[in-house]
Amino acid sequence: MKKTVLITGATSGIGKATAQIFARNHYKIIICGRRKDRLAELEKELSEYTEVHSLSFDVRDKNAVFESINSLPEYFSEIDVLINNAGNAHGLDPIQNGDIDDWDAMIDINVKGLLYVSKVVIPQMTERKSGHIINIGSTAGKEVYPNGNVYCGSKHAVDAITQGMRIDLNPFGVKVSGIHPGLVETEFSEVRFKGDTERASNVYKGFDPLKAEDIADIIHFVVSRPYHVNIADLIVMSTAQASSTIVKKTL
Ligand code: NDP
Ligand code: 8X3
Repeated sequence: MKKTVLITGATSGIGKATAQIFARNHYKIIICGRRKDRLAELEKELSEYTEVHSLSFDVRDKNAVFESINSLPEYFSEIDVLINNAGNAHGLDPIQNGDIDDWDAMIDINVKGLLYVSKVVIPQMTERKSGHIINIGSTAGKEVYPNGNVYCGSKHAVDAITQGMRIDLNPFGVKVSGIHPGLVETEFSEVRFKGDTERASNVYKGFDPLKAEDIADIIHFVVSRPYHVNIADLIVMSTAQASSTIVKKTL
């Protein structure tokens, strides 16, 4: 029987590449994001491989999260794999200059949004005594870098919540894995720098960064291990990167 995977933040970057690899491996796919045009386009593309259902909601909107996931058609309603991927950075400023709206966005999306989605999905996993939750953290959740303050804080929270989930869901046989990428070239920096594409592309210049597909491939590997194997925690960086601040550039 086909398994069902729900992926948040599937309209771009890591989430989109993850939806593509799971579709090619014949999972039933639930793709989520705010941008309906992108969801429609991706649904059409993935439908060549498998059954796809789109849900458009803002993870900050608790009611929308609950209503959307609770009203899934029966065919998609049993979620085997939850990939909490939606998230982003907003700004890169020293704490004394930080923008409160940016702080709210990062805490509300990266931390509270992940919790809201998990809160809807976890009860069916504990009831069935099966399931796998993948939380996308970051190297920023393992290490703090200059001006990263609140983004790093939000990803440290994801790391702590992931560990807590693993402990609490252990009696139910539900697997929980944290995957922590380093620099991946996606729309991440465009969002962080509020549409400044030149500043965003400079982040990935002079070295070979990770691609969204590299992380998607790893997520699929983690999910496709036998039941008794849980890859609990993974840090993945490009070969050029040694830490959040050390990147070997050739330029
Ligand atoms: P992208 O900006 O390319 O994708 C972010 C995704 O999150 C989009 O699909 C976006 O969809 C969704 N999203 C953002 N805000 C919301 C919201 N309020 N409600 C619902 N969905 C939302 O970035 P990445 O693919 O790089 O990021 C994916 C995850 O990976 C994030 O959690 C990020 O922190 C993490 N990460 C990224 C790294 C990188 O270097 N790129 C490294 C380490 C971790 P939409 O706008 O349509 O809602
Ligand atoms: C994204 C990686 O180093 O830009 O989480 O914060 S970094």
